[in-house]
Amino acid sequence: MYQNSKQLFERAQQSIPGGVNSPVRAFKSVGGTPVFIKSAKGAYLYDADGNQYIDYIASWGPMILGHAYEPVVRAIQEKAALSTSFGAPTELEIEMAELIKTMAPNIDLVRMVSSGTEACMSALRLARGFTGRNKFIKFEGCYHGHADAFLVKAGSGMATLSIQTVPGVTAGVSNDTLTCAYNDLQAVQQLAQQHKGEIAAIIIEPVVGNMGCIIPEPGFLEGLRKICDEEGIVFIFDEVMTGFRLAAGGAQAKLQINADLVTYGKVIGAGLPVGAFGGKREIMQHIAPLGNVYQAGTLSGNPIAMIAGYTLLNELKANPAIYEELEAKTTYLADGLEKVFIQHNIAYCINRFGSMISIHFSDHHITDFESASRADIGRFNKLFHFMLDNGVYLPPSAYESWFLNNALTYADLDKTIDLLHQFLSQ
Ligand code: HOZ
Repeated sequence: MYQNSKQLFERAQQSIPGGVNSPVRAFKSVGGTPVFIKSAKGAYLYDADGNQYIDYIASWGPMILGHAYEPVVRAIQEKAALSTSFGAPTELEIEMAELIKTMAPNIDLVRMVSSGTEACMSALRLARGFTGRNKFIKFEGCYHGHADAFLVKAGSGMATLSIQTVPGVTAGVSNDTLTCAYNDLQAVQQLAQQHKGEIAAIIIEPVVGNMGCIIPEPGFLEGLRKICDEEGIVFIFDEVMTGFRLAAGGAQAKLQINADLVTYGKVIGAGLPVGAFGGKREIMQHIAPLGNVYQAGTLSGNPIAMIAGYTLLNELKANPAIYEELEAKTTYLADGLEKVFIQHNIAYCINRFGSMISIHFSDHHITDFESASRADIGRFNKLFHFMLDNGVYLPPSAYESWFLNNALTYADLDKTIDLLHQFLSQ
């Protein structure tokens, strides 16, 4: 059933490292041949062999309303006819910035970039430039893109491939990256005291999507906010996955925590290559050309990417019921899967927040990278292939969150639940 994908993978490996342009796609952890996607519509992906899949990755977040969403497609087509890039300012960029400010809290100024990696890299540089400090704290298993400073104890592809240290990242760069376990407030307090006056930023995925889905424990983010206030540290929310997905105002609004800087990614481009970072004027005014913290890009604010994101965000803003519907569907899926696990007497942990969810074959709670690593990943990998063979596309790694889209029907969710039942009955 994967004949064409197999041939394409063979061919891809002749010209592309590992046959893919982003490592997790290579199926290295789950094994087998990656399926090559030809098209997608609504909740479904279609591969090169004509197989249909219920999609639970939604391009890792952005396809909140499903694939090839008509208003987005139309807007892109109309805009493309007016040229695909200018490298000069447009009114649409202002409209996009204004729209983001009406949806997300604590954004006075926002700078568009071309990816989440760029957004996080630039936000960190800005925090360093603003505070005059070099070190920063990140959390083990969180992933903030592939800029050198973040490739320390990173989740996502690094966790999937068990890469501990990255050749090419100098010790000088890594020395300024301090790490703590997610949800361990005490460890952060200790680091903040040990490195008093040296820490520029704490960066965090407020709800983690890169070691499976992991939820902040009550008081954790509040505690980090307090430490940042006391120590003059810039608190950065990496909302590349959560922004405009958990709520119109992202994790900041959903969790009622204010960040100093926020980074966005794929969602604000409706799947096109976009990122952004924004925050309070006091900090953002240090970015060039207002200040000397340099950051630039020819494709920043690209008209096609802007119109795609602008159209999606406007739909989300105009129809808050979307978030309720998405959350109801995700809860339905979580409840259904849970019943199956209980019926089969299998140890499990389901983490769900908003429309993000992941399941772990585990007899303990999954609250950080260490506990995620102790789950039965081999069994997840078997489940992945069982689902794939039966028309359900899960993330090809236990270290990734699933993302629901609102085109999913309850019949799709029932099919997924039933497949878990069949898998556990084998
Ligand atoms: N590492 C990305 C998700 N956390 C996956 C990127 C991709 O393969 O598209």
